Amino acid sequence: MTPIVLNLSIAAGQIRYDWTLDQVMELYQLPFNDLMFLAASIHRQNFNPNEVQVSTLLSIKTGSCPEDCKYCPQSAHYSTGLEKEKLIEIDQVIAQAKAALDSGASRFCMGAAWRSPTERDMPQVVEMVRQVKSMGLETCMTLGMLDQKQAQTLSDAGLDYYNHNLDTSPEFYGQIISTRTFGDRLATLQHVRDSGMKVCSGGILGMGEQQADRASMLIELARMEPQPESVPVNMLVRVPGTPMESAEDVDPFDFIRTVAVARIMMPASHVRLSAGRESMNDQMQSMAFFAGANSIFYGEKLLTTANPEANRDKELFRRLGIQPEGKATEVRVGSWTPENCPKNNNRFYDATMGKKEKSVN
Ligand code: SAM
Ligand code: DTB
Ligand code: SF4
Repeated sequence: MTPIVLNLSIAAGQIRYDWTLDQVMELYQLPFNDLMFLAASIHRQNFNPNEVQVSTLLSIKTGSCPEDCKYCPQSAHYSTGLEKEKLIEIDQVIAQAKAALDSGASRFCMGAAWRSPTERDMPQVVEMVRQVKSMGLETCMTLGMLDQKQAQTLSDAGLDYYNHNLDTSPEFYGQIISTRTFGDRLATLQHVRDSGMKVCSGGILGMGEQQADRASMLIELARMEPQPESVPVNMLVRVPGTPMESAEDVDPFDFIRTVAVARIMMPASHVRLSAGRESMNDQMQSMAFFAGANSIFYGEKLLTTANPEANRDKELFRRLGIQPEGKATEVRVGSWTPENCPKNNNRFYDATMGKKEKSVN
């Protein structure tokens, strides 16, 4: 096998927008420990590795979505036994946002099973943003495709983040969704960016894609300038009734490799260990945090499927010495601080492990 060649700009975690498939596949093919060390080193140059950002998710409009995303329990194309609901009332949203705040979340994400919001829905959605924001929470929404005017309306209302996933590679995309294109997704993300909101975009592993598809999806995310502030890496939740109900398991190490590669390619982004944590054991989650995941959804439900119980997450954070980002941080002797961060005092973690530097340009 060709020895891995890492140039110092990769090891030092500088942001690059021009990754090639060969380079990313080289990262994937590193020995697991080398990849983990590189990702963890880059992670701690950019973030406190003992902090994880905590978001809470609420479905504000559930089911009967006209899109045919093969993974999704909310698509009207499949029978998943989901009760469809109308857009919920603002009072319900506020009650849930208060509970999220009380449980220590810093961001409140609202999701709707829409292809895109209609003009009729917008005033109610805007009011939700205003009221949740006024409670001191960061706000995030995922409502499907947006045109420029809708993105601007949401931004003006105070929406901080918009989530719209690429889901998979441009090459594999057509096997997963037929009702909107990869290009449609990129257009929405551009509208979000142009409106001044922060971009949250990632994908799903476990839909039958190859490793090259995962690499290709990460290349598409990393080439956005600026890169998305938030990158959710979802493990497929196999929901009975969807075409993906019997998809094959992802090797846990391959999943963690993808988290690590995302961390290396997008060093300043939050990488979210997103859907699928319910089926991951504590050891796998802790390894994902070590690889650079630094955001989770907290609370017993995602949009329609189960998430780990809040107490299990609290206990995991306690056992790992992790604190929610933005909350008072207890600094222990020997743990990461801004002062001992390798980026700030120029101490360089030798992620090349002494191998001779060679350019990968
Ligand atoms: N309808 C909007 C859209 O598609 O953009 C927003 C809601 S949609 C449920 C948000 C994201 O959830 C999807 O893009 C997909 O990445 C993720 N998702 C949906 N079903 C999932 C599943 N069964 N497992 C993992 N992720 C899933
Ligand atoms: C994302 O990437 N994952 C979240 C969020 N963005 C909106 C959604 C996960 C949904 C999992 C399936 C469900 O609960 O319906
Ligand atoms: Fe609809 Fe979003 Fe589900 Fe696709 S992922 S079916 S657009 S709710």
